[in-house]
Amino acid sequence: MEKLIISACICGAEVTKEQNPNVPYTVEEIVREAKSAYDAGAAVIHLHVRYDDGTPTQSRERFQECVDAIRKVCPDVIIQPSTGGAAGMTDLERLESTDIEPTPEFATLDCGTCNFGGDEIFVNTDVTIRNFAKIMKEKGIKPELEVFDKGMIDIALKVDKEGLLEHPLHFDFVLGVQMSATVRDLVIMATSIPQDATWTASGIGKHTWNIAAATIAMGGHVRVGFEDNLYLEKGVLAKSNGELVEKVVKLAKLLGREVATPAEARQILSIKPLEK
Ligand code: KMH
Ligand code: ZN
Repeated sequence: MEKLIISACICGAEVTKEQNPNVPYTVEEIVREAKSAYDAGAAVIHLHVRYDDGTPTQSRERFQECVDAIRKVCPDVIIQPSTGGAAGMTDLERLESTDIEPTPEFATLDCGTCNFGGDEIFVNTDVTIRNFAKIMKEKGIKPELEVFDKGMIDIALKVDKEGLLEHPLHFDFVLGVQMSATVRDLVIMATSIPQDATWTASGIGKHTWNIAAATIAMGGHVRVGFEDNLYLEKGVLAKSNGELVEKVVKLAKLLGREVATPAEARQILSIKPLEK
């Protein structure tokens, strides 16, 4: 089976220090969390950034500062800026994270609108999705197609038919936000994408470990991190993103799957190797 790519979503836009004091806000904290995940075996860092008080931002300057600082301690890791940001941000604001130097290799492309808890709606209209896809294609950024339910896979495939995406496609199934998060759900998602596409999955909160284990067994790739889950196990807060990644590495070992380095992850994802 292909080696396992572990993506660490170290920060997110919604979780807070009140929920887990180890959630990073400052540049130093974000770097600390990225390094802990990388040292534990993460090949990809899915990146949101915050101001020091925890407010989520897509500020180009803040992204540049964080990416430069992460690069110093995780020289070859794949950094994947979020273009989702936080619910309520404008498209222009959200796209600032792709406007850094060097141009990101990888970034998220959210493929539909979804309920985000309470009154929050994460809006991605057909126009937004196509505009983001076009910009990423022009800039040579590989999109990770973020899908929160099966309908969003269908939207992504329509956008693909219009020629706005490069092949092979890569999906991230985020289960447990809008769609439920059972192994049946995972199988529906994994069997609804083109055969040559790669995929990552994440189960939110209490669904994290079942989805991670099933994904490893099915040949997909795993995303974990504070953005999706703050607990190492029921009632035990994770001390770092590294602890969450370590648990995935242990699961992979138990199930006989090797973990990919960043260079191997670039190969699996058809991202060109880092220039030396
Ligand atoms: N924070 C969510 C509203 C992404 O990174 O592209 C959007 C999100 C998806 O996290
Ligand atoms: Zn995100």
